[in-house]
Amino acid sequence: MDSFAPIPNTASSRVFCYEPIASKVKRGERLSTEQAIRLLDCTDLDFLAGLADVTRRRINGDRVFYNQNFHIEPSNVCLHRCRFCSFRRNSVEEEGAWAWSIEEVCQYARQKYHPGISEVHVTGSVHPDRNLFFYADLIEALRVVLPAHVSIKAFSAVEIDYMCRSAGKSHIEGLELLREKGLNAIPGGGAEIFDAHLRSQICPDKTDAQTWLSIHDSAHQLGIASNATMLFGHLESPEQQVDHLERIRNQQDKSGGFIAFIPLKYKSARNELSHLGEADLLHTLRLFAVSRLFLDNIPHLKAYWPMLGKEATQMALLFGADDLDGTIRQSTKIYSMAGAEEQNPDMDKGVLRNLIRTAGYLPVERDSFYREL
Ligand code: V47
Repeated sequence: MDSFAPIPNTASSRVFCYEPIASKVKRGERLSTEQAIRLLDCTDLDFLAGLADVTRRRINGDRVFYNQNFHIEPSNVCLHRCRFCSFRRNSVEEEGAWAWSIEEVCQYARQKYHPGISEVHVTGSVHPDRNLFFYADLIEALRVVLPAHVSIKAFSAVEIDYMCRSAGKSHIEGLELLREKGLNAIPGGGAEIFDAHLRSQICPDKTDAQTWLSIHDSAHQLGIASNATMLFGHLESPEQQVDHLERIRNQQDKSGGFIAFIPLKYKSARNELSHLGEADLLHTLRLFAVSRLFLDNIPHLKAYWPMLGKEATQMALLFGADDLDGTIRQSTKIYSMAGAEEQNPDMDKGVLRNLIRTAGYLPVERDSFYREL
């Protein structure tokens, strides 16, 4: 039988194919990769949502988290040529490019900060002329601008890889320096898809999977918490999706520092993979449910609303997600440049809370480490 042929949506097929998986989930046992691949094929979405909800309630009860945050994207001039990216530019002379100085970053942070903000997310590009020492100075300067209670979550593993190498420092030395200057956590970007063959097709010159995982390993050894992501809905197969999840689950078994996993849906406007179109809602929801069920050792599953849009985000809550990210305050362009419906993402705390309540969950404002505020 073709393992990806849709399985008919009947009670008897459910008992036959999925009941052993359901029993495992109810007993709190770990799913195998084969079971995860099989679930990605499940057309009984009601059943899948119910199953993901068992795991999400065991870990998070009926709470759904959000924070008050903004992003800083210091530059979009990037060395890497990822084919899915609509954000990058070759040089600062190109139309739509920017490269802020540290003073400009600080001015922006002063302008965006307001009481209530608990996190600033700093990420952008791998700027060819900026190394670790530039970013250490940037964090140091931001630390002066921001109140001490505001966490700085900064730099994907790919950015950290290049900034350390170009300064002649090891990843551990670089992370120690950034932490000393005020870095609190690391976002999950740059993971894309770990499979080497597919990675070479969609982001050929990017930090490889092993290095991405090893940088997060080093961060965890130093007590720096981080997130993990997966870019889905382009050329990857269900096996490659589950392989990606498995490598993250294995890493978490070793180092334990991932706090959230974020499936990022490929957005297709204005990049080299535009012809592929985008994953539909049902595939997206299946992937959220399977991520929740498979990653039994990562506490939070984030539905990043600027990428999904508000309605799909609410649906993702019914499929295992327990976090929406934050208020954003019109501070990120990565997804708007790739055609997201939210062109200037901005959500009031009250609207975020209503969105969560309407889906039947309890809104909880959190800090970067999921402590209730
Ligand atoms: O690694 C780039 C993705 C990521 C596109 O840790 C695209 O809390 C879809 O990692 N379509 C960067 N995705 C953003 C990121 C992130 C976002 C929100 C929260 C957190 C967190 C991390 O954005 C990249 C890449 O996977 N990306 N271009 C695109 N066209």
